[in-house]
Amino acid sequence: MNNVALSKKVSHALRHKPWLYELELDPEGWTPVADLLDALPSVTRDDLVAMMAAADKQRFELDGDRIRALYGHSVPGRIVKRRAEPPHVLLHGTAPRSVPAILESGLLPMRRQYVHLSVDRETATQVGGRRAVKPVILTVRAGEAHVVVFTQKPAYEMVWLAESVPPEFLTVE
Ligand code: HQG
Repeated sequence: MNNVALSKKVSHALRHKPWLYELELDPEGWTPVADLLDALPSVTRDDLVAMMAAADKQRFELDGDRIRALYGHSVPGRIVKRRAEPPHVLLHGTAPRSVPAILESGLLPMRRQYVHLSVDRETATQVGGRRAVKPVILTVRAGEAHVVVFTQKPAYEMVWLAESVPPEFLTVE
């Protein structure tokens, strides 16, 4: 399995359907590395380390004998996140066709547990680029929005999570 395929497989296991891999996530999303490797025949811990090192984003956290996805979850139980003071302004890249609904209802988690916000334009453009050739970048006044904003861990604050963002804190660029 190449790094991209392995990353997608591990994302599926740790974000979306752990039960298909006989994994149980704790409240912060951790699961034993040994259990993950049992579910991925011929994949080693070194393969996981190499896949994470080669990635453009820090999607997973490996801590001794445990591993978790840092964001993106859709599993039924709410993954507990650390509450943090967000940067004053964050960005959200999306498809033009979604903008009217977002300006009406605000940013909602849709099929995931949290809304995902980016710290820089390049990342927001890349996130929105998954949905449209010409993504729209929304500016989120995160510092003013009284929404609960979470971060992943002290060393990784590229992706911020919110339960929702009401429309009054959003501006279309
Ligand atoms: C949109 C990937 C209508 C929202 C990415 C987005 C990110 C609404 C879509 C991470 C809406 C949900 C997450 C509303 C939000 N009405 N549409 N009220 N509120 N939306 O994939 O942020 O590469 O769940 O704009 O890079 O695109 O996999 O969220 O277009 O970091 O590691 O509903 O996943 O990371 O789509 O992406 P998603 P996202 P990885």
